[in-house]
Amino acid sequence: MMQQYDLDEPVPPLHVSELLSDDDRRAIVRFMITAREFDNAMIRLYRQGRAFGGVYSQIGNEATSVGASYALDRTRDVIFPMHRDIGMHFVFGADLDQLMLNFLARQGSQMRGTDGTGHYADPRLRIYGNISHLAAMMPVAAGYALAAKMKREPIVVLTTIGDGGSNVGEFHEAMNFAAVQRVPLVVVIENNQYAYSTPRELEYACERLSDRAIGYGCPGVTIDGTDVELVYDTVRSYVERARSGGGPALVETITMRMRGHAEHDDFRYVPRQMLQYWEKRDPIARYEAFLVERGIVTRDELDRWHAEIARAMTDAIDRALERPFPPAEEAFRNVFV
Ligand SMILES: Cc1ncc(C[n+]2csc(CCOP(=O)(O)OP(=O)(O)O)c2C)c(N)n1
Ligand SMILES: [Mg+2]
Repeated sequence: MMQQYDLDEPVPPLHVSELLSDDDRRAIVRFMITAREFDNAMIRLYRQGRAFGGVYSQIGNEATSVGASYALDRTRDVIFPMHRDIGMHFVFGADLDQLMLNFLARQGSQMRGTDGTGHYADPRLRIYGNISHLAAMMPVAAGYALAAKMKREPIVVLTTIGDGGSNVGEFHEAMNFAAVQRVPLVVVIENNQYAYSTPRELEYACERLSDRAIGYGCPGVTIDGTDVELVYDTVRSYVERARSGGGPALVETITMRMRGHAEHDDFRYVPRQMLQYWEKRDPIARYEAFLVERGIVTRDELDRWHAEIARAMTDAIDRALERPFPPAEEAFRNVFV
């Protein structure tokens, strides 16, 4: 049944982690702002006809993306992020100039200019994926986790997938395999209510996607994906469990895709009331208010960070646009037939 969105429904207070320091909190909010400003910059570039491929913004998803990846050990763990997870790339140390070359398809792009939507891997940063075909990344992530287990390396693999992607066969095969083999894998389903223009009522009939975990024989939980410290604590507990041999887990984060599937999509099919409901739950605005209220940052500091980060985006764009496109022959490299 279509959920009703009551605009007067109070927004619940944010969860407070006992594991995070105030320095962590400042780092987390900066990563969230960086993700948002990157998306804003990409949206502008798309309008100017300068972005290549689709621009899949993660506006509304920053708490899930940053909170989940921050829960990993960035010196040894591995991520396989989906197409709406730019925040994770920043948490794992992605270089802004390199990302701009990738997204603007300039010389120096890790995809050699053949793709502008983030389908790159960077093993040095332990970022794998994203694989375009929905759910195709799941068996690869499970396989990576199996290899780590066989080599007795104490690493954990985190992968993310959409509500839509979680209905593809490979998702189930990989979850089942991961549970049977007890591999160190944490799977986050980013349930942002839509798969392209399909609303979630038309995607699946169960109440919670995490209910499927019982069928795999692993733990599963559904949480508010706009609450960054809740995402952090939840994922971290499963990361620790996986690291100590407990096997995989499934976390469903409830968020809202605040823009179209990509920027070519005007998302006219999304009820405006639904967007207004979720605007009040904006993960960044809420977390900023929480940090200011607790005296962890000041409003002035936040304003300065927004301005500094937005400026870093435009500077990186200017540097990328000075570069030529890769030579045309690059399009034929790695083409077998
Ligand atoms: C197997 C497969 N089918 C279709 C597509 C085209 N496609 C790309 S993203 C997408 C929607 C994905 O929705 P969801 O998994 O909910 O992720 P979201 O974009 O909402 O974050 C579709 C249909 C694809 N990439 N792979
Ligand atoms: Mg979705």
